[in-house]
Amino acid sequence: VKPYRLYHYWRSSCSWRVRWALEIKKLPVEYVHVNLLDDETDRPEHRARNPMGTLPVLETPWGALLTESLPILEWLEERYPSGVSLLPQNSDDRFHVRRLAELVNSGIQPIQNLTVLDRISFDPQIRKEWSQHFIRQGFVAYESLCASRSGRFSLGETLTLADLFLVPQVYNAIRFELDLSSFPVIERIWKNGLATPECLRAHPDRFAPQG
Ligand SMILES: N[C@@H](CCC(=O)N[C@@H](CS)C(=O)NCC(=O)O)C(=O)O
Repeated sequence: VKPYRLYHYWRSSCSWRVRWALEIKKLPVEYVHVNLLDDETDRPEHRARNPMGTLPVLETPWGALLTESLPILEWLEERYPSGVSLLPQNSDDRFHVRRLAELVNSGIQPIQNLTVLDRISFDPQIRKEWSQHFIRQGFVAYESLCASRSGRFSLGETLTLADLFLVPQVYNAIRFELDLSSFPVIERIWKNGLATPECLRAHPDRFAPQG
């Protein structure tokens, strides 16, 4: 079978979400690394794949180009419903999971994205403080919304879409040296997420450029 092709960047949290989902759904995939830091995402060939110039882009075996990680994950879930599901059964739980995913997707990640940081400052300290502020603010809300219903993962004991957003965001938080000690629930989910083989196979360390 012809594999999926994922255009991604090793440390992009949005890329990790999709790598992880592809692992969970056990789909064959060929990875194409696009270097964010070299502005490869701004090149015409990448803009042709994704007019927003962001990563990831998932190319299907039949040549469709899918962009935006949240709808990509929803699409994978709809297209491959058997096996492990990323969404719970009932609509209240599904709402809860989608709300948590959206909180990260639109309330945290875009505000600490590279393109935004580049408009703010090239001073590493200012970039760090900015990112810490918005990740902390989002994590306070995430922790409060998910605490009472969390278990090993954001909703109970089963991994969901929400965790696929949270864990890569925690990775960014650690890079920006955010103190996680006031987020015990998030820290627990981070550790449990990292303990799953699919998450590890999708982990940035596995995709770091050599040399
Ligand atoms: N909403 C988009 C966001 C994509 C996004 O911001 N990707 C980042 C990496 S996590 C990126 O490509 N940043 C570089 C850029 O915007 O040039 C998604 O979820 O796919």
